[in-house]
Amino acid sequence: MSEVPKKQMAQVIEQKGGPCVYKEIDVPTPGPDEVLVNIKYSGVCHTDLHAMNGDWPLPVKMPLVGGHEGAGVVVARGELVDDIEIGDLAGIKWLNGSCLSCDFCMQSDESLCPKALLSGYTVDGTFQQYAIGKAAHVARIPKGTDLAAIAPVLCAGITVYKGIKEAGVRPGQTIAIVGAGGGLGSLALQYCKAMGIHAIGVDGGEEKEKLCMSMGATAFVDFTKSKNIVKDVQAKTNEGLGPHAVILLAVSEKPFQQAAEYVRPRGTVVCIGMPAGAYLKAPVFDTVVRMVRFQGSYVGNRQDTKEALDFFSRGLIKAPYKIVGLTELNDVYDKMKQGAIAGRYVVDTSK
Ligand code: 8ID
Ligand code: ZN
Repeated sequence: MSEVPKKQMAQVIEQKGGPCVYKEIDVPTPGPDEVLVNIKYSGVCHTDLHAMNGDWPLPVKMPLVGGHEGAGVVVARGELVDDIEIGDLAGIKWLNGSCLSCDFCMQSDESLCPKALLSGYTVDGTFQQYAIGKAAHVARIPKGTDLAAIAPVLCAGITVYKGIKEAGVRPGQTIAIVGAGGGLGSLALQYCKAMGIHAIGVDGGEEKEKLCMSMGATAFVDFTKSKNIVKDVQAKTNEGLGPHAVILLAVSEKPFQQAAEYVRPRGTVVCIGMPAGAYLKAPVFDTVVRMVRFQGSYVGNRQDTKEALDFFSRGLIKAPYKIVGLTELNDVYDKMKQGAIAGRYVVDTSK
Protein backbone atom coordinates (compact mmCIF):
# COMPACT_ATOMS: atom_id res chain seq x y z
CA MET A 1 0.00 0.00 0.00
CA SER A 2 3.06 2.26 -0.16
CA GLU A 3 1.74 4.52 -2.94
CA VAL A 4 -1.60 5.13 -1.19
CA PRO A 5 -1.65 8.49 0.61
CA LYS A 6 -2.98 8.92 4.14
CA LYS A 7 -5.10 11.96 3.26
CA GLN A 8 -7.38 12.83 0.34
CA MET A 9 -9.94 15.38 -0.85
CA ALA A 10 -13.66 14.63 -0.61
CA GLN A 11 -17.09 16.24 -0.75
CA VAL A 12 -18.67 15.67 2.66
CA ILE A 13 -22.34 16.23 3.56
CA GLU A 14 -22.20 17.26 7.21
CA GLN A 15 -25.92 17.68 7.82
CA LYS A 16 -29.21 16.69 6.22
CA GLY A 17 -30.06 19.17 3.46
CA GLY A 18 -26.39 19.79 2.64
CA PRO A 19 -24.50 21.47 1.14
CA CYS A 20 -21.41 19.37 0.40
CA VAL A 21 -18.21 20.64 1.97
CA TYR A 22 -14.99 20.10 -0.03
CA LYS A 23 -12.35 19.11 2.52
CA GLU A 24 -9.43 16.88 3.38
CA ILE A 25 -10.27 13.59 5.09
CA ASP A 26 -8.47 10.32 5.88
CA VAL A 27 -8.06 7.67 3.20
CA PRO A 28 -10.01 4.63 4.47
CA THR A 29 -8.39 1.22 4.97
CA PRO A 30 -10.07 -1.78 3.31
CA GLY A 31 -11.32 -4.64 5.51
CA PRO A 32 -10.44 -8.30 4.75
CA ASP A 33 -13.09 -8.70 2.02
CA GLU A 34 -12.81 -5.19 0.59
CA VAL A 35 -10.85 -3.26 -2.01
CA LEU A 36 -9.72 0.35 -2.02
CA VAL A 37 -10.39 2.04 -5.35
CA ASN A 38 -8.66 5.25 -6.46
CA ILE A 39 -11.75 6.89 -7.94
CA LYS A 40 -10.95 8.85 -11.10
CA TYR A 41 -14.48 9.82 -12.18
CA SER A 42 -17.87 9.58 -10.56
CA GLY A 43 -21.25 10.22 -12.18
CA VAL A 44 -23.78 12.36 -10.31
CA CYS A 45 -27.11 10.54 -9.96
CA HIS A 46 -30.36 12.14 -8.80
CA THR A 47 -30.23 9.60 -5.94
CA ASP A 48 -27.23 11.54 -4.58
CA LEU A 49 -29.47 14.59 -4.30
CA HIS A 50 -32.19 12.54 -2.55
CA ALA A 51 -29.47 11.35 -0.11
CA MET A 52 -28.29 14.89 0.62
CA ASN A 53 -31.87 16.09 1.11
CA GLY A 54 -32.69 13.04 3.24
CA ASP A 55 -36.07 12.89 1.52
CA TRP A 56 -36.56 9.10 1.42
CA PRO A 57 -37.95 6.96 4.27
CA LEU A 58 -34.57 5.21 4.65
CA PRO A 59 -32.03 6.46 7.20
CA VAL A 60 -28.91 7.97 5.67
CA LYS A 61 -25.40 7.96 7.21
CA MET A 62 -24.26 11.38 8.41
CA PRO A 63 -21.71 12.86 7.87
CA LEU A 64 -21.70 11.30 4.42
CA VAL A 65 -19.54 11.13 1.34
CA GLY A 66 -22.10 10.64 -1.45
CA GLY A 67 -21.66 9.11 -4.90
CA HIS A 68 -22.21 5.64 -6.36
CA GLU A 69 -21.06 5.78 -9.98
CA GLY A 70 -17.33 5.70 -9.24
CA ALA A 71 -14.83 4.35 -11.76
CA GLY A 72 -11.17 3.96 -10.89
CA VAL A 73 -8.18 1.74 -10.17
CA VAL A 74 -7.78 -0.85 -7.39
CA VAL A 75 -4.90 0.31 -5.16
CA ALA A 76 -5.23 -1.97 -2.13
CA ARG A 77 -7.11 -5.11 -1.13
CA GLY A 78 -7.92 -7.05 2.02
CA GLU A 79 -6.26 -10.39 2.76
CA LEU A 80 -9.31 -12.45 1.70
CA VAL A 81 -9.49 -10.89 -1.76
CA ASP A 82 -7.82 -12.93 -4.47
CA ASP A 83 -9.94 -12.39 -7.59
CA ILE A 84 -9.13 -8.77 -8.38
CA GLU A 85 -5.62 -7.40 -8.68
CA ILE A 86 -3.94 -4.15 -7.70
CA GLY A 87 -3.99 -2.04 -10.87
CA ASP A 88 -7.25 -3.55 -12.19
CA LEU A 89 -10.01 -1.12 -13.18
CA ALA A 90 -13.10 -1.32 -10.99
CA GLY A 91 -16.39 0.43 -10.41
CA ILE A 92 -18.11 1.19 -7.12
CA LYS A 93 -21.86 1.12 -7.61
CA TRP A 94 -24.95 1.70 -5.41
CA LEU A 95 -24.89 -1.85 -4.03
CA ASN A 96 -21.59 -1.67 -2.18
CA GLY A 97 -22.02 -5.04 -0.51
CA SER A 98 -24.53 -7.67 0.55
CA CYS A 99 -24.40 -10.75 2.80
CA LEU A 100 -24.31 -13.20 -0.15
CA SER A 101 -26.07 -15.85 1.93
CA CYS A 102 -29.68 -14.74 2.59
CA ASP A 103 -32.58 -16.04 0.46
CA PHE A 104 -32.40 -12.94 -1.75
CA CYS A 105 -28.64 -13.03 -2.32
CA MET A 106 -28.85 -16.79 -2.99
CA GLN A 107 -31.36 -16.08 -5.75
CA SER A 108 -29.30 -13.21 -7.17
CA ASP A 109 -31.66 -10.53 -5.86
CA GLU A 110 -28.79 -8.96 -3.96
CA SER A 111 -30.38 -5.52 -3.94
CA LEU A 112 -33.11 -6.99 -1.69
CA CYS A 113 -30.58 -8.24 0.92
CA PRO A 114 -31.62 -6.95 4.37
CA LYS A 115 -27.92 -6.30 5.10
CA ALA A 116 -27.20 -4.49 1.82
CA LEU A 117 -24.63 -1.68 2.08
CA LEU A 118 -25.43 1.31 -0.12
CA SER A 119 -22.60 3.46 -1.49
CA GLY A 120 -23.05 7.15 -0.81
CA TYR A 121 -26.00 6.42 1.47
CA THR A 122 -25.33 3.92 4.30
CA VAL A 123 -21.56 3.81 3.64
CA ASP A 124 -19.30 6.50 2.20
CA GLY A 125 -19.36 6.63 -1.57
CA THR A 126 -17.37 7.88 -4.52
CA PHE A 127 -17.21 11.68 -4.24
CA GLN A 128 -13.74 11.18 -2.78
CA GLN A 129 -10.43 10.14 -4.27
CA TYR A 130 -10.25 6.76 -2.51
CA ALA A 131 -13.37 4.70 -1.80
CA ILE A 132 -14.01 1.23 -0.40
CA GLY A 133 -16.14 -1.50 -1.96
CA LYS A 134 -16.77 -5.14 -1.08
CA ALA A 135 -14.66 -7.14 -3.55
CA ALA A 136 -17.60 -9.41 -4.42
CA HIS A 137 -19.62 -6.43 -5.62
CA VAL A 138 -17.22 -4.02 -7.31
CA ALA A 139 -17.80 -3.94 -11.06
CA ARG A 140 -14.96 -5.42 -13.10
CA ILE A 141 -14.03 -2.90 -15.80
CA PRO A 142 -11.93 -4.07 -18.76
CA LYS A 143 -8.44 -2.59 -19.14
CA GLY A 144 -8.29 0.41 -21.47
CA THR A 145 -11.87 1.55 -20.73
CA ASP A 146 -12.60 5.30 -20.72
CA LEU A 147 -13.39 5.72 -17.00
CA ALA A 148 -15.33 8.98 -17.41
CA ALA A 149 -17.59 7.48 -20.06
CA ILE A 150 -18.30 4.29 -18.13
CA ALA A 151 -19.01 6.01 -14.79
CA PRO A 152 -22.73 6.70 -15.53
CA VAL A 153 -23.20 3.09 -16.59
CA LEU A 154 -22.38 1.99 -13.00
CA CYS A 155 -25.77 3.12 -11.70
CA ALA A 156 -27.83 4.66 -14.51
CA GLY A 157 -26.85 2.02 -17.07
CA ILE A 158 -27.24 -1.03 -14.85
CA THR A 159 -30.54 0.25 -13.47
CA VAL A 160 -32.22 0.94 -16.80
CA TYR A 161 -30.87 -2.26 -18.34
CA LYS A 162 -32.43 -4.19 -15.46
CA GLY A 163 -35.66 -2.19 -15.81
CA ILE A 164 -35.93 -3.06 -19.49
CA LYS A 165 -35.49 -6.74 -18.61
CA GLU A 166 -38.15 -6.45 -15.89
CA ALA A 167 -40.51 -4.85 -18.44
CA GLY A 168 -40.56 -8.17 -20.30
CA VAL A 169 -40.67 -6.62 -23.77
CA ARG A 170 -39.27 -8.21 -26.90
CA PRO A 171 -37.25 -6.65 -29.73
CA GLY A 172 -39.65 -4.84 -32.04
CA GLN A 173 -42.00 -3.83 -29.24
CA THR A 174 -42.31 -0.34 -27.76
CA ILE A 175 -41.40 1.20 -24.39
CA ALA A 176 -42.24 4.74 -23.28
CA ILE A 177 -39.32 6.16 -21.29
CA VAL A 178 -40.57 8.91 -18.96
CA GLY A 179 -37.77 11.24 -17.91
CA ALA A 180 -35.91 10.23 -21.07
CA GLY A 181 -33.71 13.34 -21.22
CA GLY A 182 -32.16 12.79 -17.79
CA GLY A 183 -29.23 10.65 -16.70
CA LEU A 184 -31.06 7.33 -16.51
CA GLY A 185 -33.30 8.25 -19.43
CA SER A 186 -30.57 8.92 -21.98
CA LEU A 187 -28.99 5.56 -21.16
CA ALA A 188 -32.39 3.81 -21.29
CA LEU A 189 -32.82 5.07 -24.87
CA GLN A 190 -29.39 3.69 -25.80
CA TYR A 191 -30.09 0.28 -24.26
CA CYS A 192 -33.48 0.12 -26.02
CA LYS A 193 -31.81 0.94 -29.31
CA ALA A 194 -29.14 -1.71 -28.76
CA MET A 195 -31.83 -4.27 -27.89
CA GLY A 196 -34.01 -3.49 -30.92
CA ILE A 197 -36.82 -1.95 -28.88
CA HIS A 198 -38.72 1.15 -30.07
CA ALA A 199 -38.51 3.88 -27.43
CA ILE A 200 -40.81 6.87 -27.07
CA GLY A 201 -39.02 9.56 -25.07
CA VAL A 202 -41.15 11.65 -22.71
CA ASP A 203 -39.53 14.74 -21.15
CA GLY A 204 -39.70 18.53 -21.36
CA GLY A 205 -38.04 21.18 -23.53
CA GLU A 206 -36.20 21.38 -26.82
CA GLU A 207 -32.76 20.49 -25.48
CA LYS A 208 -34.09 17.22 -24.08
CA GLU A 209 -36.07 16.49 -27.24
CA LYS A 210 -32.90 16.92 -29.32
CA LEU A 211 -30.95 14.70 -26.95
CA CYS A 212 -33.63 11.99 -26.95
CA MET A 213 -33.82 11.85 -30.73
CA SER A 214 -30.02 11.67 -30.97
CA MET A 215 -30.01 8.79 -28.44
CA GLY A 216 -32.28 6.76 -30.73
CA ALA A 217 -35.81 7.59 -29.55
CA THR A 218 -38.33 6.75 -32.27
CA ALA A 219 -40.62 9.58 -31.09
CA PHE A 220 -40.77 12.30 -28.42
CA VAL A 221 -43.61 13.71 -26.34
CA ASP A 222 -43.02 16.99 -24.52
CA PHE A 223 -44.85 16.86 -21.19
CA THR A 224 -44.57 20.64 -20.79
CA LYS A 225 -46.46 21.22 -24.06
CA SER A 226 -48.81 18.25 -24.31
CA LYS A 227 -52.44 18.92 -23.44
CA ASN A 228 -53.16 15.19 -23.21
CA ILE A 229 -50.19 12.96 -22.40
CA VAL A 230 -52.25 9.78 -22.59
CA LYS A 231 -53.47 10.45 -26.14
CA ASP A 232 -50.14 11.86 -27.29
CA VAL A 233 -48.13 8.82 -26.13
CA GLN A 234 -50.66 6.36 -27.54
CA ALA A 235 -50.67 8.24 -30.86
CA LYS A 236 -46.95 7.45 -31.26
CA THR A 237 -47.57 3.70 -31.07
CA ASN A 238 -48.68 1.09 -33.54
CA GLU A 239 -52.46 1.46 -34.12
CA GLY A 240 -52.64 3.81 -31.13
CA LEU A 241 -52.76 0.87 -28.71
CA GLY A 242 -50.12 2.29 -26.36
CA PRO A 243 -46.60 1.11 -25.49
CA HIS A 244 -45.98 -2.46 -24.31
CA ALA A 245 -44.28 -1.01 -21.25
CA VAL A 246 -43.63 2.30 -19.56
CA ILE A 247 -40.40 2.93 -17.65
CA LEU A 248 -40.86 5.74 -15.13
CA LEU A 249 -37.66 7.63 -14.36
CA ALA A 250 -39.13 11.06 -13.61
CA VAL A 251 -38.70 12.71 -10.23
CA SER A 252 -42.31 13.89 -9.99
CA GLU A 253 -45.48 12.03 -9.00
CA LYS A 254 -47.86 12.90 -11.82
CA PRO A 255 -46.41 10.65 -14.54
CA PHE A 256 -46.63 7.69 -12.14
CA GLN A 257 -50.39 8.16 -12.16
CA GLN A 258 -50.71 8.70 -15.92
CA ALA A 259 -48.74 5.65 -17.07
CA ALA A 260 -51.42 3.05 -16.29
CA GLU A 261 -53.80 4.95 -18.55
CA TYR A 262 -51.65 4.84 -21.66
CA VAL A 263 -49.81 1.53 -21.32
CA ARG A 264 -51.14 -1.11 -23.73
CA PRO A 265 -53.52 -3.73 -22.30
CA ARG A 266 -51.38 -6.53 -20.75
CA GLY A 267 -48.58 -3.97 -20.56
CA THR A 268 -46.16 -3.35 -17.70
CA VAL A 269 -45.53 -0.13 -15.79
CA VAL A 270 -41.97 -0.23 -14.41
CA CYS A 271 -41.27 2.20 -11.56
CA ILE A 272 -37.62 3.24 -11.14
CA GLY A 273 -37.67 6.96 -10.32
CA MET A 274 -38.40 7.68 -6.66
CA PRO A 275 -39.95 11.14 -6.20
CA ALA A 276 -40.12 11.90 -2.48
CA GLY A 277 -43.44 11.06 -0.83
CA ALA A 278 -45.05 9.92 -4.10
CA TYR A 279 -47.76 7.28 -4.50
CA LEU A 280 -48.87 5.09 -7.36
CA LYS A 281 -52.54 5.51 -8.18
CA ALA A 282 -54.58 3.73 -10.85
CA PRO A 283 -58.26 2.93 -11.31
CA VAL A 284 -58.87 -0.65 -10.16
CA PHE A 285 -61.47 -1.27 -12.89
CA ASP A 286 -59.11 -0.32 -15.72
CA THR A 287 -56.20 -2.19 -14.16
CA VAL A 288 -58.32 -5.36 -14.06
CA VAL A 289 -60.00 -5.24 -17.45
CA ARG A 290 -56.82 -4.05 -19.20
CA MET A 291 -54.65 -6.57 -17.26
CA VAL A 292 -52.01 -3.96 -16.38
CA ARG A 293 -48.93 -5.05 -14.40
CA PHE A 294 -47.02 -2.77 -12.00
CA GLN A 295 -43.38 -3.56 -11.32
CA GLY A 296 -40.78 -1.90 -9.12
CA SER A 297 -37.17 -2.22 -10.31
CA TYR A 298 -34.20 -1.52 -8.08
CA VAL A 299 -30.65 -1.30 -9.52
CA GLY A 300 -29.30 -4.70 -10.70
CA ASN A 301 -27.38 -7.72 -9.49
CA ARG A 302 -23.79 -8.69 -10.29
CA GLN A 303 -24.78 -10.48 -13.49
CA ASP A 304 -26.87 -7.47 -14.64
CA THR A 305 -23.79 -5.36 -13.94
CA LYS A 306 -21.60 -7.59 -16.09
CA GLU A 307 -24.13 -7.59 -18.93
CA ALA A 308 -24.80 -3.83 -18.79
CA LEU A 309 -21.04 -3.13 -18.87
CA ASP A 310 -20.61 -5.54 -21.76
CA PHE A 311 -23.07 -3.52 -23.88
CA PHE A 312 -20.88 -0.48 -23.14
CA SER A 313 -17.66 -2.33 -23.98
CA ARG A 314 -19.09 -3.39 -27.33
CA GLY A 315 -19.55 0.30 -28.19
CA LEU A 316 -23.36 0.13 -28.13
CA ILE A 317 -23.92 2.65 -25.33
CA LYS A 318 -22.83 6.25 -25.95
CA ALA A 319 -24.70 8.76 -23.84
CA PRO A 320 -23.57 12.36 -23.37
CA TYR A 321 -21.88 13.49 -20.17
CA LYS A 322 -20.17 16.67 -19.02
CA ILE A 323 -17.02 16.50 -16.90
CA VAL A 324 -16.57 19.01 -14.07
CA GLY A 325 -14.26 19.09 -11.05
CA LEU A 326 -15.26 17.41 -7.78
CA THR A 327 -15.13 20.93 -6.31
CA GLU A 328 -18.17 21.87 -8.45
CA LEU A 329 -20.54 19.22 -7.06
CA ASN A 330 -22.88 21.73 -5.35
CA ASP A 331 -23.38 23.53 -8.70
CA VAL A 332 -24.35 20.23 -10.30
CA TYR A 333 -26.99 19.69 -7.58
CA ASP A 334 -28.35 23.20 -8.21
CA LYS A 335 -28.83 22.41 -11.90
CA MET A 336 -30.35 19.03 -11.03
CA LYS A 337 -32.90 20.64 -8.71
CA GLN A 338 -34.04 22.82 -11.63
CA GLY A 339 -34.35 19.80 -13.94
CA ALA A 340 -31.80 21.54 -16.14
CA ILE A 341 -29.45 18.61 -16.81
CA ALA A 342 -29.68 16.87 -20.17
CA GLY A 343 -27.78 13.59 -19.78
CA ARG A 344 -25.27 13.17 -16.95
CA TYR A 345 -22.61 15.16 -15.09
CA VAL A 346 -19.42 13.32 -14.16
CA VAL A 347 -16.98 14.70 -11.59
CA ASP A 348 -13.21 14.40 -11.99
CA THR A 349 -11.88 13.71 -8.47
CA SER A 350 -8.47 15.26 -9.24
CA LYS A 351 -9.98 18.75 -9.76
O1 8ID B 1 -32.73 1.47 -8.74
C1 8ID B 1 -33.45 2.43 -8.91
N1 8ID B 1 -34.77 2.31 -8.89
C2 8ID B 1 -32.83 3.77 -9.19
C3 8ID B 1 -31.48 3.87 -9.54
C4 8ID B 1 -30.96 5.12 -9.84
C5 8ID B 1 -31.76 6.24 -9.78
C6 8ID B 1 -33.60 4.92 -9.12
N2 8ID B 1 -33.06 6.10 -9.41
C7 8ID B 1 -33.95 7.26 -9.34
C8 8ID B 1 -33.34 8.56 -8.82
O2 8ID B 1 -33.24 8.53 -7.42
C9 8ID B 1 -34.35 9.55 -9.34
O3 8ID B 1 -35.50 9.57 -8.49
O4 8ID B 1 -34.36 7.59 -10.65
C10 8ID B 1 -34.74 8.96 -10.70
C11 8ID B 1 -34.10 9.62 -11.90
O5 8ID B 1 -32.71 9.73 -11.73
P1 8ID B 1 -31.79 10.55 -12.78
O6 8ID B 1 -32.01 10.04 -14.15
O7 8ID B 1 -30.43 10.59 -12.21
O8 8ID B 1 -32.48 12.01 -12.66
P2 8ID B 1 -32.41 13.26 -13.69
O9 8ID B 1 -31.18 13.21 -14.50
O10 8ID B 1 -32.69 14.46 -12.86
O11 8ID B 1 -33.63 12.99 -14.69
C12 8ID B 1 -34.98 13.12 -14.35
C13 8ID B 1 -35.74 13.52 -15.60
O12 8ID B 1 -37.15 13.49 -15.35
C14 8ID B 1 -37.75 14.52 -16.11
C15 8ID B 1 -36.76 15.69 -15.94
O13 8ID B 1 -36.96 16.68 -16.92
C16 8ID B 1 -35.43 14.97 -16.06
O14 8ID B 1 -34.94 14.96 -17.39
N3 8ID B 1 -39.13 14.74 -15.67
C17 8ID B 1 -39.65 15.29 -14.54
I1 8ID B 1 -38.62 15.90 -12.99
N4 8ID B 1 -40.99 15.33 -14.55
C18 8ID B 1 -41.35 14.74 -15.70
C19 8ID B 1 -42.62 14.45 -16.29
N5 8ID B 1 -43.77 14.79 -15.70
C20 8ID B 1 -40.19 14.35 -16.42
N6 8ID B 1 -40.25 13.71 -17.59
C21 8ID B 1 -41.48 13.47 -18.09
N7 8ID B 1 -42.64 13.81 -17.47
ZN1 ZN C 1 -27.90 6.19 -8.99
